[in-house]
Amino acid sequence: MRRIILSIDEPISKEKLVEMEDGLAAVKVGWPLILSIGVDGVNKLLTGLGLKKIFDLKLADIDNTMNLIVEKLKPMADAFIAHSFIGVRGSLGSLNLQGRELYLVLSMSHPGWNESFYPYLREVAMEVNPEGLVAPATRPSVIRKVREDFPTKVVISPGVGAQGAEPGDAICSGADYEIMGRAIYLSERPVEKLREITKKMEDRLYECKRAKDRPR
Ligand code: FNU
Repeated sequence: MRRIILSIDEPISKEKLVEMEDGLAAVKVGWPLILSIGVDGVNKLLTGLGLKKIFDLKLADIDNTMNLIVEKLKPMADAFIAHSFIGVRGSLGSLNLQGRELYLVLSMSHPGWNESFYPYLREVAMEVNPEGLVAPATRPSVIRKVREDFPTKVVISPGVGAQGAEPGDAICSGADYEIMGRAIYLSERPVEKLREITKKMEDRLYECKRAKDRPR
C-alpha cells in the first residue's frame, strides 16, 4: 500500500512527478508552490495526475474568506487542510468545501509547538468531524494519542526526513500516511530517493509489526 504523501513546496518538473506517481499516495501543495509558479502553474502540474491532491493552505479565517479560497481552488483540489484553533462558530462550521475533504491540524511538527492546545483542538475536531487529521511524525506519543481519540479518522503526518523523523515512525505509532517534502524533492535523484525511502519505510514497518506481534 502506498503510504507517502509528497509535499511539493518548491517547483518540480512534471516529468519527475509522473515518474513518482506509482510510489505515492497523494501530493500536497501549499502557499510556497502557488507563490512560485502561480495557480495556473499548479493546475498544469497537477492536471492528469491520478493522485489525491491535498491543498495545505492551513485555512484559518472567517468562513467567507475561506469559502472564497475554496471556490478558486476547488477545480484542482481533492482536500484542504485547515487549522482547528479557529473554532466552529462563524468559521469551520460554515466552511463550504463543496465535496472536498477536510483535514484539521491537531498538533504541529516543529519543536516550539505548544501541546497544551490539544484538548481544545480535539474538541473542535470532534464537533467538525473532518475526514482526516494532521499530527506530527516528530512526536510519536502525540500520534498515539490522536489515534486513541480518533480511531477511525485518516491521520497524515508531516516531519519525516528534513525535520528528523525516520520513515515509518509515524505509521508505526498509528498514522495512515507520512508526508515528505525536502527529503525527496531536494535530492539530486528524487525518483530513486522515493524508492529508497519507501524501502526504508517497509523495513521499519515490518520490524514494528514484529515487535507488536511478539508475546510479552
Ligand atoms: P518537509 N507541515 C509541517 N508540519 O511540516 N502541514 C506540520 O505540523 C504541518 C504541516 C507541512 O519538512 C510543511 O508546511 F501541519 O520538507 C511542509 O509543507 O518534509 C511539509 O508539511 C513538510 O515538508
